[in-house]
Amino acid sequence: MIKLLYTYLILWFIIPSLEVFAQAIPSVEENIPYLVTFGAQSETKWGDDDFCGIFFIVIPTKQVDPVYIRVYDPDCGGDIDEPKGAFDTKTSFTVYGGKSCWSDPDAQKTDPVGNYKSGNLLATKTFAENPKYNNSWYTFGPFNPTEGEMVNDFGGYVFKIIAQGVSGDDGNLYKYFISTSPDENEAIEGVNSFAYEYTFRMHDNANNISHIYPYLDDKVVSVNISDFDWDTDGLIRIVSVAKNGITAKVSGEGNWVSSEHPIVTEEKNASLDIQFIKAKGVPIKNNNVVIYVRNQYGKLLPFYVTPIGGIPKFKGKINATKINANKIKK
Ligand SMILES: [Ca+2]
Ligand SMILES: [Ca+2]
Ligand SMILES: [Ca+2]
Repeated sequence: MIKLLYTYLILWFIIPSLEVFAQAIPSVEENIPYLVTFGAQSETKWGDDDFCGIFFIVIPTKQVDPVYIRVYDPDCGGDIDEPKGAFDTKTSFTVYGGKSCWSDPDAQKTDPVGNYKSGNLLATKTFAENPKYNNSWYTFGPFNPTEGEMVNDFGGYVFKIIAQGVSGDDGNLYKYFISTSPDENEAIEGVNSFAYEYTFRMHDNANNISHIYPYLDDKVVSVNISDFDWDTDGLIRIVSVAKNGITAKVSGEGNWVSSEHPIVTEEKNASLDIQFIKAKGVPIKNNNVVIYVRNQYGKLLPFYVTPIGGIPKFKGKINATKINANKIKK
């Protein structure tokens, strides 16, 4: 009972503060170790369907000081990245702002086709294997917040960062932090980030559950969840105020599957918690996976790194306390 109370207090005090300061991509709530982008000559069955990862960053209008976009381990080589033969992969990271960087329809698709590089190119750098950037940060910026695209619906200026596998056949693992400092990770109040497709690395340890949190607006009546190259690694489970662990279809090696799930009124204007639960038996290592979620009109739903409205909890006898306690321990 005391343990339960303690967990409750942790949830009460820690989660709201995480919601305000959430500049790590992936975030603590997602418990995803790394994003991954493979080189352009890679085989998709290694877990990346299109060798391109796109994130949007929303800087609230109240932020007047410059911001920096920092990339951890941008090079492809060394201990974190995934080699195929020798490391020979080049990855470009490019920051865009300005009108249309988000609002161009091609920027909001799952595949990098058409004018997905829309907006003003603000900064770019291409990385090969480079010990200087192994296990360390590279900083883009400073950017004036107003260099982003003002989008009233998001309440701020939107920037876009595209990671693209230029050449090679290895997997580049990396993560981001949005900071007020070029040298350190200094959180900015009210920043949030989202993507329409996530390509990420799972933990090797089967006790870790990773999450993504697509936001359901009031028009969503069903979601279609698509996942790629899950390698039959356990379950993909859906939790919300009305769902207590319904499972989505899971993919095998190098294939897409999708499954449709109705959404009820209570689940609207809130986030869905999609949980990636590894199999406990044979350990599956270095599992990279891709996921996106569409509504009944085929429109992609954004996944916010800090779930809008908080992490949804089933209003019933769900064992969510245990799941969240497990996550917060890290
Ligand atoms: Ca290689
Ligand atoms: Ca890397
Ligand atoms: Ca995989």
